[in-house]
Amino acid sequence: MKDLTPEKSTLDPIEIASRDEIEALQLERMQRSVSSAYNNVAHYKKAFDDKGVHPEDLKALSDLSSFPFTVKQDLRDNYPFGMFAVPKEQVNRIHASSGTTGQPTVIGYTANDLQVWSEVMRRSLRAAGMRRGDVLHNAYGYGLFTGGLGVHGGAEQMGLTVVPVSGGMTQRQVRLIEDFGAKGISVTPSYALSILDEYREQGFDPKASPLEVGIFGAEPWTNAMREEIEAAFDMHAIDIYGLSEVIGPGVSMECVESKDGLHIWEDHFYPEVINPETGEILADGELGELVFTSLTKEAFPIVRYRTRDLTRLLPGTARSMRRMEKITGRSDDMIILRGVNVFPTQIEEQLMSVEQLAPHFQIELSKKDRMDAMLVKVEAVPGLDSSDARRAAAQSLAEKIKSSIGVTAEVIAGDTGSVPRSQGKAVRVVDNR
Ligand code: DLL
Repeated sequence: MKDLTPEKSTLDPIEIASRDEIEALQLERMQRSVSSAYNNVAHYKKAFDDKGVHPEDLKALSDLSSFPFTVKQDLRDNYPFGMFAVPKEQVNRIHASSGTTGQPTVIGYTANDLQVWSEVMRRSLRAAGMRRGDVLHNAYGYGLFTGGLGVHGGAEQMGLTVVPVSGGMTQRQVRLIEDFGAKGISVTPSYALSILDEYREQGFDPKASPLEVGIFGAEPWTNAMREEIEAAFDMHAIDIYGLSEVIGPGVSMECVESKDGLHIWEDHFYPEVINPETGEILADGELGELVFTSLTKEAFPIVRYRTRDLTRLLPGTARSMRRMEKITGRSDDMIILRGVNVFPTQIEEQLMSVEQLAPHFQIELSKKDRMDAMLVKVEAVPGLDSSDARRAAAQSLAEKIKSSIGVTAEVIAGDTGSVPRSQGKAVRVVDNR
């Protein structure tokens, strides 16, 4: 793998500023943003008044802890534009969540918000090792989903040659990467695996591809998966995080030179980690639910938004800004199986350690004799055709799951293609209980 470390002189000064400087900027911006939420969004006015807090109480960053949380339901209750803090004529773009589980949540951006978004995405792409003039194959979905257009804006600001391919038509993805000489690919890690399969299907050697770096996010993935993808393509695999409610992709990003968790662009997004049960703030280093307050967004300021994502805050390394550890999972995705908590990432980690199995998986939950049962559907690697060998590989994964996580799972190793493929975010759990 090539060394893609960016020159220090090319970083934005704030990325390597002192903590004091960062915190002073955060406080000033937080005061302005929280005031705007209070003065322009009826929901925030009521929520602050009900809790007896006022933006003027924000004298230090730690004072934020007395302000109320915002949850997804608040956004749904204010569908479609009730959370906007500017008149609709100033809203330049709208994105929305898919809304498969209820009312979609709608996010608005002013021209300035789009500028800020491109700026944090540009920073993120640079952290991944991209440079002006490089070709970026952007396979995140374009549309209401923030992935495609969010990455696109930063890529254009940086001066990359963007290929706005979006998800789908996997055969063509391979062809375009090869023909256009993409140095970077931005895509969900699960769809990257489908592209990898397609490389082999078409008889191309993925190691010989022009790709040098993958910018992977929008779903949880493990360091074990990183190793698998890095080895298969001989490229760096870097984690990017974000969520629509906070801006989209580019809230935090791993640096190619350290790959040790994601630096949060703290001059725009203020992080806290809380105990999800009690709401109490946890010290840096402790595992809990990530909460964000936007510091510069105009159309859709957000105060203490509960992401449901589980991680911990860590001190800066390659940048002064604090890092978040790779996300363990969403509290919504946690499976409680006969009293044991299981995250799909834990299954992924074990799967990656069984050589005879391909990296695709889906978990099916059902009731058997009134007891919860977990079936893990996986695939044998191409060429492993004997049913005995497949059974042994499946058994080996079941044993690893039992010994490392403590739950009994049935594992079935099927043919290539038997596990449904994603073109965006993978569906890891199908709950038939
Ligand atoms: O997924 C934004 C995005 C697009 C991020 C492209 C990165 C790349 P939403 O659709 O609103 O936005 O989903 C946000 O996805 O709360 C996490 O649960 C999950 N997620 C996003 N990035 C990561 C990541 C986009 N790197 C939700 N690791 C978030 C783990 C992630 N989970």
